[in-house]
Amino acid sequence: MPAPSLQQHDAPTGGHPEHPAGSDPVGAALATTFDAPLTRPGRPAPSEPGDLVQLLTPEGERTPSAEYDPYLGDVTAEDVRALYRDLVLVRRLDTEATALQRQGELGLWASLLGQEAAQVGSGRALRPGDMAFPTYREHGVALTRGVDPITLLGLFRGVSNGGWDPEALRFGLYTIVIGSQTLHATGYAMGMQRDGSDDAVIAYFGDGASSQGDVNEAFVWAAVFNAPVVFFCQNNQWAISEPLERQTRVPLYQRAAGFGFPGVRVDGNDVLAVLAVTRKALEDASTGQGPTLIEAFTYRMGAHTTSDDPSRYRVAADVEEWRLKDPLERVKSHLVRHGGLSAEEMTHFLGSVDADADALAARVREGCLTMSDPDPDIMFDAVYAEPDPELQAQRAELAAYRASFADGGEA
Ligand SMILES: Cc1ncc(C[n+]2csc(CCOP(=O)(O)OP(=O)(O)O)c2C)c(N)n1
Ligand SMILES: [Mg+2]
Repeated sequence: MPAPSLQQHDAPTGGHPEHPAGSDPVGAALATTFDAPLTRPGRPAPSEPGDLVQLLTPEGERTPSAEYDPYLGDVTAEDVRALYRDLVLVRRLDTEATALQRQGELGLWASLLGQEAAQVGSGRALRPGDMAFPTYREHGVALTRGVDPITLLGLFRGVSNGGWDPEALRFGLYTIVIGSQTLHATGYAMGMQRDGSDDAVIAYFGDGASSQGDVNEAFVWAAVFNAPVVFFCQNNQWAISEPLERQTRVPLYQRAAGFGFPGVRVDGNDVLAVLAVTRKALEDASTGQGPTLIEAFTYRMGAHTTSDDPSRYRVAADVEEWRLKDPLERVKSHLVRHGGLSAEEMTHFLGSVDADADALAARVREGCLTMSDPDPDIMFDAVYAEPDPELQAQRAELAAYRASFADGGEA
């Protein structure tokens, strides 16, 4: 067997580079558990950039694209400013929610740090009738669909299972069961197809989810029925502590070919490219051309959730490399250089965006702290469509039990 490489992604064979096996029990455990090489000799890693659709460089310069520029034809300088505002607002929401969790006000938070452009770009590509099926991290898409962030926090505070109307907002409830929503989305798309609808569906999932049976089954169904669904994979290169190389030997977008539909890899930190690529895929879906797999190539800058400590399994240098590709900074650079505003107007604009972000954070904090606990009785409400005698008996038993307390079971 060849000597273990010291490449950062080979960490499991020799312990984590920052916690060598021996000094670190977790690294040592991993070293004995996983000894398969993370990359195959002579083959490009699935994270090689390859054919990446990018319309805005990390420096904020616009790169032309004959294929995708037509999908941005109507995007004005004001629209780009609005996209920037979305990006700043959702990052501020994320920061505030993380702080609220650390202060004990939320049970958990799944940060979207680094993935703002993938979410805002795809969310803003959706047309009013399109339906989105999210995972648990799509706070940026939620914002574009009009979900009140305070409602969103209810889930993470444990006082609600969702709280918004998926039909009205065209945004499904958050899904924790990895990949399951891709099947829901495909079934929904097939229903829309049979109703003769012109709308399309978008299913969000992660690189880790791409290994799930549900996702692969959804691909088969969508392909053979030509369902109007866009599979939007945010490849943030981690599934909790598992690196991308443990999910695939090829770039994820290339998997679509095996199922019989197009796959495209877009720079997930480029809001304009994501907007254009998603618009095209939605249009194709709505015009009978079937599904597309979009791989939004990005990076999870933070922890998996507030319960995770990524310093246990990845190196700081990777994070630093991605910091230079920050999705907000490139739009800001673009606006400063090419946004058509004077220096004074630009300063005013940036100030107003920051003020809006602060106001959002204050509103979210206030809303979170004053959120009321749900009445335990409501847990019986949505179990069955029709009344059920056993459930009614359980409901009565709980009511009697609560009434036996001096305070009526309120505390
Ligand atoms: C069916 C199922 N298996 C395992 C889990 C535990 N789990 C929660 S998040 C996660 C990783 C998902 O990674 P990815 O799909 O890349 O999404 P990301 O969290 O990176 O956004 C796992 C395995 C789960 N929620 N559901
Ligand atoms: Mg992931």
